[in-house]
Amino acid sequence: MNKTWWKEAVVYQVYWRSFNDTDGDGYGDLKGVIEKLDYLKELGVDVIWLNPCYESPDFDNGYDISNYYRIMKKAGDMQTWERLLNEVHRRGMKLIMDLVLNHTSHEHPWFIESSSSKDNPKRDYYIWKDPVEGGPPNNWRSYFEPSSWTFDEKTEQYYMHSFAVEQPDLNWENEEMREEIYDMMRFWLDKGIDGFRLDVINLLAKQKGFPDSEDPASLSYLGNNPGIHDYLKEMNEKVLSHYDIMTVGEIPFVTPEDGLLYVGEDRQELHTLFHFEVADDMPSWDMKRYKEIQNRWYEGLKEKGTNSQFLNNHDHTRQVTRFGNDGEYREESAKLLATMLHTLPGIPYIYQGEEIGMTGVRFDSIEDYQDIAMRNKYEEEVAKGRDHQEVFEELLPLSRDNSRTPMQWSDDENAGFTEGQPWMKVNPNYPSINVKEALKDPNSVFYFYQQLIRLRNENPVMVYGDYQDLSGEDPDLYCYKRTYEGITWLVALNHSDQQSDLARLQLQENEGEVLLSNYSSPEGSVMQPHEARIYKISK
Ligand code: TEU
Repeated sequence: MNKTWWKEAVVYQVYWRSFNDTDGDGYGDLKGVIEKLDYLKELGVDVIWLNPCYESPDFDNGYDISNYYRIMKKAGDMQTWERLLNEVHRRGMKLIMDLVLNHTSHEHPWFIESSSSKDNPKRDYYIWKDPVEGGPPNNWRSYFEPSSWTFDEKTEQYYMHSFAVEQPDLNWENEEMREEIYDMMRFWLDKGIDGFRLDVINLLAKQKGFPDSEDPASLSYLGNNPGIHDYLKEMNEKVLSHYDIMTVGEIPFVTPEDGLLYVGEDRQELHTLFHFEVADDMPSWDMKRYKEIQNRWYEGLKEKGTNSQFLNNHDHTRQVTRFGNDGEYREESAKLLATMLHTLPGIPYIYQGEEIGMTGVRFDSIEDYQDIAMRNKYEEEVAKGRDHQEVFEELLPLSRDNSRTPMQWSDDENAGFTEGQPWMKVNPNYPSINVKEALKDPNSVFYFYQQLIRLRNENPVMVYGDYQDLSGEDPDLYCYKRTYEGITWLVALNHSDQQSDLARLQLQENEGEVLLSNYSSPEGSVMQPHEARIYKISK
């Protein structure tokens, strides 16, 4: 595998609307991101992934774009965005933009024209179908609605939306539309950005003939359809290959074999991907399943493609709550999960607040939750006659709002996020979990992340090393080797609330030098609850 800057990067995801508010409107903004760039530089991250900040009516927090060429007023303006890019580059960091190409907002001029009449020149920029037997063209549901079709009274046809009604899917079979997308991508790349995170990029192609699904709830029929690789090869040939950039595709419903078709270095499509075998399909921690997934993806991509490592983002609740211990062992657990993500094969992603061990929330009422996905699902289930409270409690653990509460900067009001009314309630634990506290404590989660990132910058074995799991079916211990150019590291993780003895794995850890641990005196074969160790076990 050839060496490249993006393979060696640590990426930090800025969900700007919850990051830092400088104008008191209760939403974060781009000026707020600029204000905190020195903090990110101190952490040591290389790349910033900025969630969508294009003009949008904000039904889905910016993932419903109404103008690809303008900045959403809530976030700022183009001049501020350009200052942000310059300030990121001035600090030696890079910026990748989140880009939504599967759908636009229903308020995008293209859709306003397309929906105005059947013979409008832009009609075919979107997916319109006649009713079938007086109803939707098929039985597909969407991520956010019971049906992926909405009837337009004016033109008496249905249009398709894989997400909300307000997010009509683009028709990628239309070459003119594709060319307009490519022009827009060049507009941003020519401004100097360093790449894209491509939103549900494997959904661009739709099943030929739009047949009914045997399992509408699976949603998997929305992705990986014939034609998708033709579109991505064309995008790569016409746009992406002309720039020294990083592209990461958000690609649900794939196995390693499918994933390789998107990110294989011989494929000329995308550079790397997020798969969702954990985030979507493993509701809570399952060590055996996690190891199996990691081992299968390593073997599937080995020497051919690059994976990502993440356990939370703006769509998935905070990892220390969902997959760790956010109570008695919160800091140890946060550090263990970080050690795992930064030493497993793939590019590690840090979601804002993860570096100080921020946790998920449990608000009391559906009124405290803003996310369209949760609100729509709640309405859909309650409409079936189900008990409100039962539905609410069922949706709580995996609600996307869990990870969207404001960044906790200090113990000041609203965690120092805003001087206004925060758009979303702040997690009530902010007085004890915040950046100001973390920067004062040499043993904080923040400084542990800083050490991990520094280790990665100084040791290619973390980036390019082979991987071998040594812990098999052990339900608590995850121990693996990384080997590169004669150097071997052993990572030992005790993901449990009890002590675990490495002796049961017959490892030679006692021959190694401990490079990093989340406990002050890592010694012997007995590991403490949620203890993580990185050993260098041979030159
Ligand atoms: O996410 C796709 C999506 O629906 C995810 O929430 C999904 O659960 C999983 O993580 C991928 O299967 C993207 C954006 O990240 C999300 O915020 C948007 O709401 C969505 O697309 C629509 O643009």
